[in-house]
Amino acid sequence: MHKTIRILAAAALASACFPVAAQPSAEQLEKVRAILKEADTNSDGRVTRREYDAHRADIFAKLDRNGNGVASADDAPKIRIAKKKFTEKLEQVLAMADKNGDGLLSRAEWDQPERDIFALIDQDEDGIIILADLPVL
Ligand SMILES: [Ca+2]
Ligand SMILES: [Ca+2]
Ligand SMILES: [Ca+2]
Repeated sequence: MHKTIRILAAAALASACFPVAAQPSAEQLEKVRAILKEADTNSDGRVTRREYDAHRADIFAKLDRNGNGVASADDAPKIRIAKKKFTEKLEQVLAMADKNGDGLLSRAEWDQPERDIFALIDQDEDGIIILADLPVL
């Protein structure tokens, strides 16, 4: 393939990752990149569906410190500074994932996100996201 055409094809592919109406901000994209990078537990530059799901399960387990299956304010640590950090993180996650708005995050809510970021990015549905292929803004 001609070089210019290849670059154009890559650009088209990158923009296809996100529908135009839901064009993510640079900040959102940076966040997604950070999440995916963390999820790449064997650091091979590819995030598999398995790695992604394991990473999400890990995040939930960290939030649900008392292990009752729900992430809530009850899970906050006793130390004040740690508590503040936890609450901030929890509020962020609740804003995204607390579908019924009860201030508690159940595992079901966490496991069925409104937007499955992995599926959104994995356009060819092969269950693998190659980090180097992520669009750059
Ligand atoms: Ca990997
Ligand atoms: Ca809990
Ligand atoms: Ca809830």
